[in-house]
Amino acid sequence: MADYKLHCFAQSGHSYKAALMLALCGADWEPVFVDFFNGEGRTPEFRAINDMGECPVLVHGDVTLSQSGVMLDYLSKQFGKFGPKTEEEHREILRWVLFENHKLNSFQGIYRFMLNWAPEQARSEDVNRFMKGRSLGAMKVLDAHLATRDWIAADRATIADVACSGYLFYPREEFGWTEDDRFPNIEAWQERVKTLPGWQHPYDLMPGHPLGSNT
Ligand SMILES: N[C@@H](CCC(=O)N[C@@H](CS)C(=O)NCC(=O)O)C(=O)O
Repeated sequence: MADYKLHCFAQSGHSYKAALMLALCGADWEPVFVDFFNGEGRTPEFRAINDMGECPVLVHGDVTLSQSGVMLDYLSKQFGKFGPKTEEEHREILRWVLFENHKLNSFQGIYRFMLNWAPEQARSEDVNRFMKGRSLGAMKVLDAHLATRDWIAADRATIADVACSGYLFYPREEFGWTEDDRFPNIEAWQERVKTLPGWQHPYDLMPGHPLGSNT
C-alpha cells in the first residue's frame, strides 16, 4: 500500500497542486479517483472523509487532510522540500497560497467549470464574463510579480510555486483564452516549473481524463 493516498480527479486544479507536490517530492503515493462529475463529492461516504465535500483529500497514515494549502505545508515538512527558510519567506509563501486559493485558482476553476461542464440551466453569459474578468485580473497580478523574479516567494521554487500551478497547466482552450490573454512572465515561469525533477502534466498525474475514464 502506498504511503500517501490522494482523493482527486484529473480536471481538478486544486487537486493538481497536491499531486504535483507528491510527484516533485518523489513520494510513494497513489491517486484515489473521485467521480466528481457524477456527484461523488456530495455523497455521505465522501463527506465522511471531508466534511467540506471538496477534492483533494490527502490521507497519510492516521492523518487526513483537506485544503490544498494545508497539504502543501504538511508535505513540505514531511519531505523537507519547497518550504521556507526564514520567517519572512514563510509569510511570503502564505501570502501567495492565500491569494491563489481566493483569487487565482478559485476563479479559474469555477470559470472553466462554467464554460465546459456546468449543466445547461446553470450557464450564464454574465457569470462567465465576470469570472473571466476575475481570472484574468488575478493572472495579471501574478504576471506582474514574476516580471522581476524567477520564483514566486523565494530565490528558489517553494510551495507557493506549486500552489499557483493549480489551473495554469491545463489546456488554454479549456478556458477559451485567446492570443489577447497571454501572460509572458507566467509562461516563462511555467517553463521553469516544468524543469523541476518529477514535474508532470495534470492529465498524466491524476485519473479521469478524458471524462468517462477513470484510468
Ligand atoms: N480551497 C480548496 C478548494 C477545493 C475545491 O474547490 N475543489 C473542487 C474541485 S476542483 C471541489 O471539490 N468543489 C466542490 C464544491 O465546491 O462543492 C482547496 O484548495 O483544496
